[in-house]
Amino acid sequence: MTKDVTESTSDEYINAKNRVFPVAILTNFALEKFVEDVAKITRPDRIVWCDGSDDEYKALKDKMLKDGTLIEINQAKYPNCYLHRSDPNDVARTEHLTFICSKKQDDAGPTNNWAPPEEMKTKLNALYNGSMKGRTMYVIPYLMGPEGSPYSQVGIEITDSPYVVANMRIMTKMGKKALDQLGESSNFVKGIHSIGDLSPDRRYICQFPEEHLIMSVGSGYGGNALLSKKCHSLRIASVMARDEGWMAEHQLILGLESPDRELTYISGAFPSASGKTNLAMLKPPETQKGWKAWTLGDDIAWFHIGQDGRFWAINPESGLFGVAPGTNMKTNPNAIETLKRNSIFTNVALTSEGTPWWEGMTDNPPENLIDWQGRPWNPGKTKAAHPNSRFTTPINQIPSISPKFNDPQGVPISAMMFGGRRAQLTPLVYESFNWVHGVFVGATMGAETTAAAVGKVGVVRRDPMAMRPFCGYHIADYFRHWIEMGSKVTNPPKIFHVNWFRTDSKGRFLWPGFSENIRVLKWIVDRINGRGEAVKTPIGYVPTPDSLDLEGLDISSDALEEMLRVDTDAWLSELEELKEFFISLGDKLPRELRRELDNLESRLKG
Ligand code: GTP
Ligand code: SPV
Ligand code: MN
Repeated sequence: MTKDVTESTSDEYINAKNRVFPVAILTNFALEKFVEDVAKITRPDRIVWCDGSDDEYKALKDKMLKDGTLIEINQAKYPNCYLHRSDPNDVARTEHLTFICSKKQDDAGPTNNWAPPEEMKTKLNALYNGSMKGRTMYVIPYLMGPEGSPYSQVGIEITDSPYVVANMRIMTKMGKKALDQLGESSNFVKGIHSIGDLSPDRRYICQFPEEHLIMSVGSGYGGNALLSKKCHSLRIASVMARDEGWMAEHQLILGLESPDRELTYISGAFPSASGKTNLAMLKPPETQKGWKAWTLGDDIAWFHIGQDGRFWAINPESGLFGVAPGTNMKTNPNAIETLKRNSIFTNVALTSEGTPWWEGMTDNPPENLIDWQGRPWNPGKTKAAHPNSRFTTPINQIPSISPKFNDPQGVPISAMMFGGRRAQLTPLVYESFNWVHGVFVGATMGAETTAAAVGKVGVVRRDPMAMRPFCGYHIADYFRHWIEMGSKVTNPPKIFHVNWFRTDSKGRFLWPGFSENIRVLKWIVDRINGRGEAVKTPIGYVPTPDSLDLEGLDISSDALEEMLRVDTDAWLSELEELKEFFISLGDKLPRELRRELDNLESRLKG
């Protein structure tokens, strides 16, 4: 195959069809073919290869400011920060429009939508047909994970959304770094994204696990459109992880350093909008002298078994796509510090000073707010910021970023936490009896739905390991994989369950949460090290009231008792739901988990 290399620039050549390609891919035929194939269907006016450079970003940003995709906010207070208002019909993930298109329906399992791959491709290709006419097609090479890490992966996202490019530049290592790591290899995840006409009637987010292929159309929102995130790093990666013997999880990663400099790395799976970013950025309160928390990841963790036989975790992402509402100087000072520069705000409100605002940022809303849809805000009637409004911000700006963040090996994990929003039932914290029981605790997690996905909010549903919307294969096979991984590690992490969201009879949170969650983490560290008192209950080990450091907290002993209470009757009725859930998973359910259910029942009844 001959190529027409232009003489004018060293980084580009123009191929026979007058399309510009970077020299870096001169020898990567798989990549060139992928781009050509997509261009043939979508027929863009122009193709731009994203290199991740500052010049490129500036040009893109200027274009978006001009056409209204981005709105400039107060540059004196928020340098290089911009606001994006999305289509009001496109503000959250749409799980009902998300499909796993594995060859066999049984491989997608009962918790995923499934469609036959060829049938879905026909439908999608009709929507992609000419969808980029009059638009620019951006080719985004991106690297997930530390440069040079054996655990890192390259993906290529093709998109017609400049907003997606700007976000991907923050969320991933975009451009040259990715092409350098890829070289001539055809081993990359393929992502095709077009915003189409943004109609939910013509919106699909499809994963083809056998081909490491993602096809998304009709949405410009976060997890639907930033294909590196949930589509690649969880749905496709979970399938790779099953096949290759590692784990791709919806988890935060943090390091906790004690006053005598003992470092413990902990990870945690909480469903969407349930506290991962906040815990990952925890700033220990004044009362916790000498304690430090180091941020490694706030949403996604890839775990590999290291040479020492333990789990080592990397965060494949380079940025945060964090929930804005509720973020303030008290709840998350590290986030407030981080998002002051180089950030994109999506669907937040604006003050008369041109600064971003959202519910919970200040005690009282400032006057004359412009709401997330660009209208003067009517207090009391609607929310000023959308409940799922978000900030996209570079992770290396976090004051508490761990020195290990770029370590190609990651960090060794000593404990994993599961947790969801449960106004009732689950105690503040408990420890599982062993790995398999811990897998049972994760597999049976219940959590209230949130504004991160379209649909009713506050409904308890089973959300195993916080992966229900993100597991790319049969959830029962996924449980089997967890059990097997536990038997492969020499020293499996201890597994805990936490719940910051239990409420009193008036609906108020019983636990102060946020930075005070460090008190629970300290108990977890104690348990890892054979310290920390606990009582054995039917569901696991619950702290004795004295074993939690509550000094300086205003919590009554009644409230504490309530938070640590294991209500047998309530658990017996939960048990009935767990039975139904397990039945719904069919005969792939690992026997070990069925046995755990029986054991729980006999402990509760005994
Ligand atoms: P995704 O990005 O959707 O995966 O969410 P996440 O799990 O990272 O959740 P995040 O930390 O952004 O928290 C979501 C919401 O829960 C925010 O409004 C927070 O203010 C609130 N929140 C987080 N931690 C706590 C806590 O300890 N207690 C209480 N009451 N609320 C919390
Ligand atoms: C989540 O919903 O879990 C998120 C936001 O982290 S999104 O990128 O849309 O998936
Ligand atoms: Mn998430």
